[in-house]
Amino acid sequence: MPLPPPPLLDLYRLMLLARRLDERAWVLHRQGKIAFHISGIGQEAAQVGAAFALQRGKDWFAPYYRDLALMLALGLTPLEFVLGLMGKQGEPSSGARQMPSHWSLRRANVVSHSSPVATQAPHAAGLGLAIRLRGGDAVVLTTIGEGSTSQGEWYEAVNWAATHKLPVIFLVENNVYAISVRQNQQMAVEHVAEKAAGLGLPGVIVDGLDAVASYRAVGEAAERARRGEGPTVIEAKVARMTPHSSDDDDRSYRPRDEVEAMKARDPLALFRQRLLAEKVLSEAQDAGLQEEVKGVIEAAVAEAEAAPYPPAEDAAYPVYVEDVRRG
Ligand SMILES: Cc1ncc(C[n+]2csc(CCOP(=O)(O)OP(=O)(O)O)c2C)c(N)n1
Ligand SMILES: [Mg+2]
Repeated sequence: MPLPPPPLLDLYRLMLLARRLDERAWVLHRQGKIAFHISGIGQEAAQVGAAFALQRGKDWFAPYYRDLALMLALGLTPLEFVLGLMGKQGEPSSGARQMPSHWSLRRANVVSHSSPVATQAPHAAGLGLAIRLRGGDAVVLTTIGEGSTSQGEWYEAVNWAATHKLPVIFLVENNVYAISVRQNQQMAVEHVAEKAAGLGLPGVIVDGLDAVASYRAVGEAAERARRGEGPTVIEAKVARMTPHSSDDDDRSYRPRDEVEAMKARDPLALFRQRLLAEKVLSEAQDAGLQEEVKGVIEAAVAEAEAAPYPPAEDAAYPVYVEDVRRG
C-alpha cells in the first residue's frame, strides 16, 4: 500500500513547537529554574517524519532522550514536558522520579527507558516478540544515537530481531558526536547503516534534516515489518546543534566553523523555506503559527511553575499503580 502524502503543515508545526520549547528549556536552565536539559535541536525533522509514518495509538515506541519532537508528535503536551523539566507533580514519564527527557507515555505506547544508553534496544526487540506472540500487525520504533550503537545491547537486539524477523525499526539519529567523541573515534564504518549487513537485515541511510525523507524511509520500513519481512536499520544523518547537554561546553572539542556550517543547514529553516517556496505555507500563516506556539509554551511554563512538587512519600510508591498508593 503506497504511503499517503505527508501532512507537511502538521510536520512543520510540530518541528516549530519542539524547537521553541527546547530553546525555552535552555533559558529556564540559565535562569536557574531547572537543573538539567538535553536538547533535540537539529534532530526534529527525522523525529516528526518517523512519528507521522507510524500508526499512533497502535504502534509501540522505545525512544531516547533527544526525542522531544517525536514525543510531541506522539501526544506529549508541552505542559507535561515542562512539568518533567521541573520535576513537578503530573509529569507522566516517572511521576517526577527520573531525569527530564527520560520518556514514557503509557497512553501513547511509549515504554520507559533508563539512563544507560542502548538499553531501549532490547526492550524494542522484546516488544517485537510480544507483538509476534500476540498477533496483529503493530510495529515498534526504537531510536538511538550513533555512539550508542557501539554498545553490546544494540547488536544483541538487532541480531535477535533480524533472526526472528520481528517488526522493529531501529532508527539511528546520527549527529556525529557521542558527548565529545566523534564517530570515527569509536567505529571503523563510515555509516552506521553498514553494520546492518553483518546482522542480516537492510540498512538504509536517510537525510535526517528532511522530514519527508524520514517519513518515507520509516513508512517503508513499517510496511516491510507489517508484512512479516522483519526489521530495518535506518540511519538518519542529523545535526547536534547544541552542546551535549546543559552541563557540557563543546568549545573545547568542536571546531567553531563546523558548528557554523551546521547552523546554515538548520532543518527547521530548510523546511520553512521549502514550504514557502512550494506555497504550502504563507508568511502570514507562518507568523500566526509562531505566535500560537509561543502562547502555548508560555502558558505551559506558567502552569508548570505554579504546579506543586509531588509529595515526598510518593517516591515510595509505584509510578502507575494508583490503588497501591491509595490502599
Ligand atoms: C552505558 C552508558 N555509558 C555511558 C553513558 C553516558 N552517556 C550519556 S549520553 C552519551 C553519549 C551518547 O552518544 P550518542 O549515542 O551518539 O547519542 P547523542 O547523545 O549524540 O544523541 C554517553 C556516553 C550512559 N548514559 N550509558
Ligand atoms: Mg551522537
